[in-house]
Amino acid sequence: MTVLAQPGRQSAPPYADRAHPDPASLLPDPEPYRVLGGTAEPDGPLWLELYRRLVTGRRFNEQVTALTRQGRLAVYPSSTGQEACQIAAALAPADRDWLFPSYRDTLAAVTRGVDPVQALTLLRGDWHNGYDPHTHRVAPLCTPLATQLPHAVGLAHAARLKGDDVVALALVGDGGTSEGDFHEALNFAAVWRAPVVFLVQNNGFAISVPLAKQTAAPSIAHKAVGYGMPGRLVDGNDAPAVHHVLTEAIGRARSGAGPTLVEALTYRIDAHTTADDAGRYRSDAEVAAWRAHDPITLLERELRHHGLLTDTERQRAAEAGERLARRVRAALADDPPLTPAALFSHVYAEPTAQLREQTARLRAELEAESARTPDFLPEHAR
Ligand SMILES: Cc1ncc(C[n+]2csc(CCOP(=O)(O)OP(=O)(O)O)c2C)c(N)n1
Ligand SMILES: [Mg+2]
Repeated sequence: MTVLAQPGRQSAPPYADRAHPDPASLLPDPEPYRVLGGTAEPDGPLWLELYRRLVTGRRFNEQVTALTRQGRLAVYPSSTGQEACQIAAALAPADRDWLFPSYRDTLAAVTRGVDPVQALTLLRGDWHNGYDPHTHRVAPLCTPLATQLPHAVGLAHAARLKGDDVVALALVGDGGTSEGDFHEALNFAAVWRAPVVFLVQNNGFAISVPLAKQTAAPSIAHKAVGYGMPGRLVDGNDAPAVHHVLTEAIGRARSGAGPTLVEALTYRIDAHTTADDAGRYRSDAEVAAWRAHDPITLLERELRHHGLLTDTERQRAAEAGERLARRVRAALADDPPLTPAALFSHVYAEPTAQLREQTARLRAELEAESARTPDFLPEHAR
């Protein structure tokens, strides 16, 4: 970019401590990065693993949605259609790295190793997250938009100060990029050169709000330039492409070169959650167009083209999906062991006066209700 000197104004001297990157070097490619359908040599083992996990993940989403409709969960934000982002986000980081998911990213957490039933605890209506974030280095599924982003930056920066070789990968939706937390996280990450990667799953909507009402930027990836980090644009339904771009960005972060903002273009085929009617704000034709660009179909077509997908492999993937679905069905058949009064137990080390009052009030209400309806509370909660 050429900056023209204005007549009558003296140009300011440069700040001695700032070496600005060339803005052009940070700009995303004009076209989203793609692997499938191109001339890239296939990576057989990786592509088959991605395929198997996509198929299993799709089955997981379908099963959990069905169980929600049967009342086994309070609500489910499905990632059907977005599985390529979910799977790549789980496989690209190393085990020692951290994942910071949003509420839509149950599948990424499960793919990273979190027990599926534990991962669904919050969505069953319990007050806690259900899993120990340290076990698989997966932060709690985050419902307040974008608050996971500054957490990811803080963890990544702290790890670097301690000399730990850890990268944080933070997931957020297109709507979440309008939050102040998005700005604060990206700004701090770039200034500190923190080892963090931001993956925006741009599915075109924040509930019913379309992208055009969310931002006037040429793309979300372009926002990276303003923070001084590279922006990458990728086809979010091309699993090998998302895996490649994230692997590169994680490598860059690990090498000390700082953060990257990755925008993955994708689409949620299901409604925002099981409580939403998507027919009120989008057309069947739009959904059909994205169904034709389905991540599983794309990868399957390419694997077949290269003679890499046998019927046995396909069958194996389907069976792995059924095994997971059976497990989830069996585990969710029982009511969750809810203990309502425990809601207040872990808010502060020492409960405040208000919390003590609220605990007492809830106990009294539960006791009164239990006296009227003896099996109102399950045995363990009485
Ligand atoms: C701070 C905050 N404001 C509002 C909401 C309500 N809300 C829940 S989901 C959502 C839309 C988010 O859209 P996007 O970030 O694109 O993610 P997607 O649901 O598409 O995955 C909103 C506004 C919230 N959870 N947190
Ligand atoms: Mg969205």
